[in-house]
Amino acid sequence: MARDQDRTVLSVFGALTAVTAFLIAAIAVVAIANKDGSSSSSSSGPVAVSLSEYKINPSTINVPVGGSLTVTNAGTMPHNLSVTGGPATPDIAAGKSATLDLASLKEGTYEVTCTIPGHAAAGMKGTLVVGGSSSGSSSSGSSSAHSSTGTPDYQAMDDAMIAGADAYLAAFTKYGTGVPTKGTGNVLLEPVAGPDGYKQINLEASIIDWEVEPGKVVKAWSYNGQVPGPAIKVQPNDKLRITLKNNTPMGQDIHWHGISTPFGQDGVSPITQPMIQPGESYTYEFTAPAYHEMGMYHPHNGGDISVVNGMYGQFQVGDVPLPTGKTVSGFKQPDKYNVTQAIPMVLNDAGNLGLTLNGKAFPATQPIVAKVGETLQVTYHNEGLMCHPMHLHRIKQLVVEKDDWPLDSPYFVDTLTICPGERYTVLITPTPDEVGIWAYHCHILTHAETEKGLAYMVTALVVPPVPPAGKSAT
Ligand SMILES: [Cu+2]
Repeated sequence: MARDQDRTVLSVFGALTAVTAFLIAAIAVVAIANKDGSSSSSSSGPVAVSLSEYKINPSTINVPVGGSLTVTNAGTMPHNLSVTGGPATPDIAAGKSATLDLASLKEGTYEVTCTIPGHAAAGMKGTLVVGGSSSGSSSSGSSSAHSSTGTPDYQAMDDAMIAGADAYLAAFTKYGTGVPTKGTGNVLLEPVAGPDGYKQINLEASIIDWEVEPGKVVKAWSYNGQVPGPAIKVQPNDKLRITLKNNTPMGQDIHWHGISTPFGQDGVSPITQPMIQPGESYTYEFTAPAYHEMGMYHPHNGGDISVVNGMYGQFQVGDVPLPTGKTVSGFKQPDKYNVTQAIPMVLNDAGNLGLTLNGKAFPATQPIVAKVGETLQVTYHNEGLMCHPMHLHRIKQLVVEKDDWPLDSPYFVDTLTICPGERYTVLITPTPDEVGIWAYHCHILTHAETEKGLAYMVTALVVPPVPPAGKSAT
């Protein structure tokens, strides 16, 4: 059976001779060309540089040998300015400034970026010219800035794209995963009732090493050592006790985002409860709502640190009601869906994790396999700071639920934008003419690609070929 599965998988690749081209064509290649902005002139004293979303201004910075920069964050989120292979500012909070001493740099041309994940790709890249024949930086400044950093190497970018896509597909063929990394999030947690009729859930908050992409290990804030934390599923009217042990250095609480709880259990310290101090435990006790709700759980205190670094998970009460038998845009829905997988898809874009799907960045993201005739139920949760338009190639997504509310009028999309705090549940039901390996990604192109190829919020939906009639499908 395993061999047959292997063969099925291989035949997917065999059938699609241009599999790599598939993924390459999936997303338009973004040329990360240098934008020739204004040049600063170098007089004596620190040179002013301003950071914002997602720009370094000026994009070409001229300083004398031994000079320094005053770097101001004029944006709305933390940024830094780092000389590639050289000195860097710490992360600078919005509205704050830092001085960057460049005395260690010899005369020459350097790349500068913001190294917060995704920011360079989004445009926070520039050129630093130390000791150039700068001041005034004539109109030829733009072309010299261009040649000094070099024209983008499009061939190298194409090669990197092919290598990355190949590695991803090879890993999928071999392991059924993305390129393997340590750690898996969203492990299903379905508690059972104890003798007193309560379902007990134990969560532990701690900071862990998390392999966000192959070889890149970051400090993540986690529940039960997972990013995302366990996917909790309970039933309507369940009596719940949820104990949090705080092994982080920060006060904790848990907010049950989207779940109807009594005021005292809303998890907003210090208003509805005392803060759970480092080393302490605290138990929430409430009865789950009498109806289905789809929520998420995360800290409310210090969420700008703990949530973006990984403390989040799906919290589901009961099953998502499905639009069986309805007609949507002329397409009759089945009387019974063959839902084989219900998958949380947690989006993040900040902190140490950066742009990720379920705590992993491409090529560590998990490809999803759906056979013809199966229905995949995907629930998006946005725990980040930006909206993400999630685009699945070819196969329509049927939106059946927004936040906690099943839709009276479900609708089809190919791209669904999920903003911070939002949840959507969609159904994906491949048809026989939708066999293939389909790119599935955030359509903000800098969230899906860098000059090194596919990156960050990219995965694949794999629809294996239908076996010939008479042959067992298993
Ligand atoms: Cu995005």
